[in-house]
Amino acid sequence: MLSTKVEELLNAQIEKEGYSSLLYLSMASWAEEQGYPGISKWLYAQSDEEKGHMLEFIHFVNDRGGKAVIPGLKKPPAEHSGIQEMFNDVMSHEQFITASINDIVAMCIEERDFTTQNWLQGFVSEQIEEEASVQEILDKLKLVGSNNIYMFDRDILGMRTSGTDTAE
Ligand code: OFO
Repeated sequence: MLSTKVEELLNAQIEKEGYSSLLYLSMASWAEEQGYPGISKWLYAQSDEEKGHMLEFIHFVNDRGGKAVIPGLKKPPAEHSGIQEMFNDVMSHEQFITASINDIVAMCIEERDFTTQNWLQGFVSEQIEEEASVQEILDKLKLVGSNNIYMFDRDILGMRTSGTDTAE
């Protein structure tokens, strides 16, 4: 059984994962419209992965005797000033998610909910992978410089998002 405090944080996380999915969907659509198929493909896959995370939280809350709350849609930004800036935003968002997961783990320890704490370890590891994957992209962007985004876009076409092979 979930404590009220843990259930509230898990439901808040459902909303955050849903927003992550929308945010990356919006970025994917923007990149597609700008003519970057590689970048948009990576972001569409990332958006799907975030939706999967949201579902995992929903199932977990319901399976543990709680009630998952499905959030309303919050509109993500529709415009980005550039590719570099957009990936900086992806990194900031992932760091925000990492901090949020850590907050839930801390609450689980406080509430002695070791079952949820144990289940969350998958997300703790996932965040390490996701931040590393975005850092790899930021490193590549630094190497190519702003004048060769075309080559970067070709390169990212073959990149994997964590857990999802984006190469066809
Ligand atoms: Fe980015 O892993 Fe979920 O949010």
